Amino acid sequence: MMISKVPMNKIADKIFIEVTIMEVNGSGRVYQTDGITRHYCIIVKTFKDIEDDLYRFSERISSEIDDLGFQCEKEKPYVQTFDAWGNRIDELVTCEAWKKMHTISAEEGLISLGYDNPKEEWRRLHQMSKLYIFASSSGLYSCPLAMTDGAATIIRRIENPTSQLLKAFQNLTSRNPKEFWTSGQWMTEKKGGSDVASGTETVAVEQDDGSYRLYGYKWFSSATDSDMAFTLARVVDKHNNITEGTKGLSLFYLETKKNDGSLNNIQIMKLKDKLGTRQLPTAELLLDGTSAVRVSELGKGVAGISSMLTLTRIHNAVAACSSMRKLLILSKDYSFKREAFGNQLYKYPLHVQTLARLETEVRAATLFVFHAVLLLSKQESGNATEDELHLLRLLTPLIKLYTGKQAMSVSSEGLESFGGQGYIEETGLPNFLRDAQVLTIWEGTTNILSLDVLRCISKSNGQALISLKNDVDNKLSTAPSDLSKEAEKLQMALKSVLQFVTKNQENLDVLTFAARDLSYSLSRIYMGTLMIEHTGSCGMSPVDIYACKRWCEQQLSLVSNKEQYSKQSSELDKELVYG
Ligand code: UCC
Repeated sequence: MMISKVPMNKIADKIFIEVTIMEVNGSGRVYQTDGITRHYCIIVKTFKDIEDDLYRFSERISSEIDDLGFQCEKEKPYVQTFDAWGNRIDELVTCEAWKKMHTISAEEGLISLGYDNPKEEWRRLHQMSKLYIFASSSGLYSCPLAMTDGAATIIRRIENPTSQLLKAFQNLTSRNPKEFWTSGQWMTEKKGGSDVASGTETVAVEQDDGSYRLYGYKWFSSATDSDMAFTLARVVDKHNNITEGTKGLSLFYLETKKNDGSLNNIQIMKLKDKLGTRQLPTAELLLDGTSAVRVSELGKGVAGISSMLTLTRIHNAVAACSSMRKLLILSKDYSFKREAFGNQLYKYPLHVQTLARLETEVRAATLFVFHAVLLLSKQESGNATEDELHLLRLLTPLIKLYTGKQAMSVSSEGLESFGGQGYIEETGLPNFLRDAQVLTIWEGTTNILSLDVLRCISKSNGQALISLKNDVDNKLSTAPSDLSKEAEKLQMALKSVLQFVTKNQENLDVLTFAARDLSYSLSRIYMGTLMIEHTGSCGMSPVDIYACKRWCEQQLSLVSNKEQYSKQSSELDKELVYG
């Protein structure tokens, strides 16, 4: 049994700790159990050391880290372009709290936990549980950690890594704050971030020693204080030509500083002025002969960086759950404190109904995301079945796209539950909404990820969907009788989705047009399935059953009306938008 605590935000009178108890059964599923409160959270039983670690870390979050997160929001990073003597230095200045987050991340093993003991099946659950507790108090330090994790995974997958890469891996996974490195992921250029194949103009010129020099303009480097980065560039061949498109992109490793501490022929052109994530030093960078090493085969850059994308997308989803949960805890707390029309808010059924709807969303999201984390754990420890591998590939874009959207709507509704105070900066609440918006954008927008869902289905020749179906069948076969109608509704919805895909498998236009609806349908169906499985396995509490019923009340299959993806429908959309 594992207990984790989520700290309250500072707007409460005092930091309030909410305790949630979850456990993992023998097969590795994460279940909620009866606890002091019944709010959704994570994790993990049996391992006393993990339990103790989460308890202790929770205390540290409420006593130390939460304050630092606020400080990161208040003291934004800036660039000092010139020194007092007019020399160009491009020094990135971050606040003490941001630097402290670096130390804490190393000390707490927020990356290394994912890599220690490679055979340990629970290690990703342990790591992501800590990140779940940490993210919403981290002042967005969760962002560099996501990229750092992705970078470590890239290196770990390289066959015969050089000593330079091995050293980088040691730094990325170090628990020593002085040795711990973070990584950037520089994929976005001026032409845009989704269509990387046509947007990447950076070129790589091979040197006599086999290394490269990079020349280009990286338009969105999220956490520019990183020690290293992975980036994409086009190798210039001996005839001075480059190859356009995906086939021209290769993956490069670079260190941001030279041995003397100066930048590796990188100029910080400006820091971005953003809607949210203002804690992050996000910059535009000019690479002007940056020394780098190619780490993928020529032209295999996108495939090479995709393992990083998998990790950052999972981190994104964990951060979405973290943010939703924290805001909901605040809303609940406020409902006991705020009086209006003669009563505290929690005494009004309409108010509680609104919070109950949010609670249902957050529970479903948390189960969804941590199921993917469990599959990642299994994959990396070599214990995943073929079906589980397909499922992980499919769930990765789904959890990212669906929870990003949920985070936006839960943030908006959560702020509204505070009335006007939700709109006031001093409460710290507006950050939730500002910072949630990016979760739907970076690491692939909703539509781009929906296309990735199609890519996954087509590259696996449909096997990814079959694996999902097998899993749904398996999980729903033990649905409790109280939920038989819901189980049937989920099965019917899945059947209609699969029929739709099968019928249109040769018709890429239709599938592409339907990609978002298809992704939402698969997400809702799988989330409902996880909720039923969860309910059946943890004592069938009436509250869990109720949450499940609420979830299944919504439209589960959005692709049942195939007419909406016809050519005529597309023309009408055009007319509606531009006519
Ligand atoms: O924004 C950024 C940093 C922000 C900070 C991150 C913090 C996150 C968490 C914070 C928590 C608080 S960096 C920018 C992120 N950019 C993106 O995510 C790019 C979005 N665009 C896409 O994902 C597109 O789908 C592309 C770029 C992958 C599409 O490119 P192509 O060229 O059209 O792709 P192809 O041709 O379909 O695929 C090329 C290869 C294929 O493999 P091979 O060559 O073996 O056939 C694909 O199967 O790449 C493989 N591939 C993948 N493999 C493509 N996507 C994937 C995938 N998702 N998984 C596995």
